[in-house]
Amino acid sequence: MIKPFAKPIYVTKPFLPPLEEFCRGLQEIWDNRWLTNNGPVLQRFNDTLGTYFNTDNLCLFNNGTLALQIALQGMGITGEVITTPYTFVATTHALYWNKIRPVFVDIEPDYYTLDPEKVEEAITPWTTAILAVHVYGNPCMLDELADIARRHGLKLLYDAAHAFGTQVNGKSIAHYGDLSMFSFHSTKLFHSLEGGMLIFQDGGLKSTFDYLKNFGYKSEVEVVMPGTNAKMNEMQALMGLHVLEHLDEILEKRRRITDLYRTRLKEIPGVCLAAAPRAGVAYNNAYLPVEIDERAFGMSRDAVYEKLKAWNIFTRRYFYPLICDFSCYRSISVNGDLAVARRAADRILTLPIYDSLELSEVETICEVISSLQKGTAVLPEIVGAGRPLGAS
Ligand code: T4K
Repeated sequence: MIKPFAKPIYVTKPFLPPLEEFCRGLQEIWDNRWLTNNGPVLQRFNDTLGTYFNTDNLCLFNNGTLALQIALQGMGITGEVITTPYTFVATTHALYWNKIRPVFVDIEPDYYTLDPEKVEEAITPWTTAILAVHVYGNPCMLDELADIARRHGLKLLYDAAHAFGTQVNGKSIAHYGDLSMFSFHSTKLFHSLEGGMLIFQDGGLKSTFDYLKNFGYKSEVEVVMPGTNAKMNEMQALMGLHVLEHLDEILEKRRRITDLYRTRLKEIPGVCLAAAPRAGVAYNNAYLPVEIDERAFGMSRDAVYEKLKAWNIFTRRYFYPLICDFSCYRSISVNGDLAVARRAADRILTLPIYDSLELSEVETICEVISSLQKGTAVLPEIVGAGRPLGAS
């Protein structure tokens, strides 16, 4: 019998810098007594990221959702925006908060990103932009989407919430399209506790984004637009600075974990791995999605998801249900049958991946999945059902 993990293995676990390192930074914040509102640590984080991405066209926010909402508002996007139903719900919420109508089209089966052909078919006189998502950190079909946007005079925005660290042809993913939004949420491989960032081509947008995230203030006595409060604070910026120092080691560990998963899982009937990254893509290994083919595996994706809990393994079904199936979006008509997106939503399981996940733990997770497939798994007795074992 494979023993359950003593402590829960979640789909992710945030990277934390060594505590002493972080405390040294805290001392600076204590000395400054400057906690938010464009403080010195935030400015340093902004400059460091500017150097990392080699751009001045960058703006930081307190989370990715508000960053995206402000991006849409600041760019004056209206009417209809073509987007994906296969994403985290915040992508669609950002449109809705701007009174923009989301138009859902299908995705392609290899990387689960927008299908350019379906995008082109859905363009109407009201379409103003495409909002595509680099799902799991895999780049969208960048050239095809750029071509459609150019030919139809549309803005091209990327929700790059998952894509920090992904590069295409030696260039950061941030530099494709008119604008990219990154989430620095704790569940992301690069994080600032919570946080978000916009990187954009048109430098003229910077002041607009800066006003919008700070109540519209231009000076102490001038409010030039009805902004909101979406500022990143000093603690967030400090965490971001410290995590950035460890980015290379985080990416390397994730790469090794993915390699091991791929080696072990390819031997299990009914477990279908996502396509390997396209040529020229340096993938960040943000997530580990696999498709469970019920017939070949002998069990549905949902059954696997439930049974793994008995071993204290908590996977996620990112992204199920599709956005258009949530009650608040059900009234929106969709383009076509979304067959590829529906199939992905029904079959995908995202397995645990984070820098501190031991390779021996990956081996065990794969062994459990294999034993479920073979029907040899002996279910451990569930102590305190419904609550992760060993969770505090
Ligand atoms: N666009 C896309 C495509 C996105 O994926 C997201 C966010 C956004 C936009 C919006 O960006 P933000 O406004 O969030 O910056 C999580 C995250 O909360 C969310 O940020 C993320 N996408 C989404 C994909 O995943 P949940 O509801 O699954 O999170 P939660 O709390 O269940 O955490 C997942 C697991 O992580 C837990 O089971 C345990 C572990 N965990 C989590 C936290 C917060 C930890 O070990 N420690 C922690 O501190 O949404």
